[in-house]
Amino acid sequence: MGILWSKVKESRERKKVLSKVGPTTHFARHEAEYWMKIFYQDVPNGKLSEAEFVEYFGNFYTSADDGSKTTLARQIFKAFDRNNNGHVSLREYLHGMSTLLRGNTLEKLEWAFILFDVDGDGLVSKEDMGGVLMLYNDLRTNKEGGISEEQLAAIIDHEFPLIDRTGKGRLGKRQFIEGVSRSHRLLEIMPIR
Ligand SMILES: [Ca+2]
Ligand SMILES: [Ca+2]
Repeated sequence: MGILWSKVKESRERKKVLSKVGPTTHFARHEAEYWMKIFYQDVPNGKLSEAEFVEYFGNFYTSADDGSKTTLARQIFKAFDRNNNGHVSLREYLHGMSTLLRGNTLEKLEWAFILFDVDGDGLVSKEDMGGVLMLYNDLRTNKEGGISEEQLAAIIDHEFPLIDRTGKGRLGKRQFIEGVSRSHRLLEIMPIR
């Protein structure tokens, strides 16, 4: 009886979260329910840790080397973990997936800003941008035909100064979002498509 009751309680709790969070995403009710099921299949305790996420991510992408996969996975985890408490909750997971799958360009770039700010100082430097794009390109190379490192570096060398109008070498959030959204060449290689 004890176990059964705790299961019923758990399921009620989940539905409560879903009815609160679902409407704040781009998902229809049945889609939010689908993603909730996926989440709890992998994370029964409802708290996805960074280590777990890095492991799932590593199993999913078999092409790139382990070091670059781990670095990128950590950054993606950070972008999901909005309140920065070290785990991704159902709420954060649904919001992240909704942004990635259904968000408009501005929403996706807001998400990408966290991904790109590797040292977490609230600014994206040219090195931050180059680093993350290299990692992502590395993952794509075997799967969907990424571009060469030289091509990638040339795009960043050309596009970054156009966005960095003050010439400080670092972009604030607004500057990053506005600038990248105007750059077709950068949008094409961003991990938000
Ligand atoms: Ca969190
Ligand atoms: Ca930074």
